[in-house]
Amino acid sequence: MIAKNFSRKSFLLKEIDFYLVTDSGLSKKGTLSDVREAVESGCRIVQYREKNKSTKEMVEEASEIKRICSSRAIFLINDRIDVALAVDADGVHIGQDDMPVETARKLLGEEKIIGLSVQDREEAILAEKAGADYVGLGPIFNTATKKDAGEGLGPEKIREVKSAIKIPVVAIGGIYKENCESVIQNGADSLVAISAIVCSDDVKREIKFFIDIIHRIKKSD
Ligand code: 3NM
Repeated sequence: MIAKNFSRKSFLLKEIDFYLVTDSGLSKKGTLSDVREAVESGCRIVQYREKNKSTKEMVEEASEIKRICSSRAIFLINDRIDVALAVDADGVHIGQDDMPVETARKLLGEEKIIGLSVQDREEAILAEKAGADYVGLGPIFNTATKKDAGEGLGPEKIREVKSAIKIPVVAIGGIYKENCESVIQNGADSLVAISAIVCSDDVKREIKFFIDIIHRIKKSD
């Protein structure tokens, strides 16, 4: 049973390239519009990250995002395991100061995806041991989007972390068109760009750009 679930999750996560994280504070057209355009552009994983809304509003919005993602994209929720349970999302993305992965796993069950933010090789090894399905590594470059993210780690950090674990590595933080090649060249399985996407006038065009470049670099490896 666990082996079957594990392979389903690892299959889903192998399929991802560009990873959308929402940000209603930065978004030009609103979170629902961003998610709709992302999924229509071929984005296969969406994380609902909302810091300014009530739980009630979050449950309503998350239900709508789940409907938009449907079978087309994996739908994760940042931090809020209660909201993920309420809407039966595909999983959660949590940080080092949130609930431990083992506890989140007990609440969510084996079938759900759990991603954990890490900053180095040691945290990544612990994340894998604890049962995380992927790690988010960041910030790769300096970013103003997350005030407490710290200094950019540099894209070479991806290679170092990647070589220590088997689960996918998702790169995040300060990633734009201009620097995304180095992120994929250093072995990231997927990448997140928040401001590069949600602040843009054309979310679809920007996501297609990222997906094309990721495919091109991965293919030439
Ligand atoms: N987490 P942008 S950096 C949400 O390092 C988040 O864990 C980070 O936004 C981490 O693409 C970050 O606009 C913000 O730089 C990323």
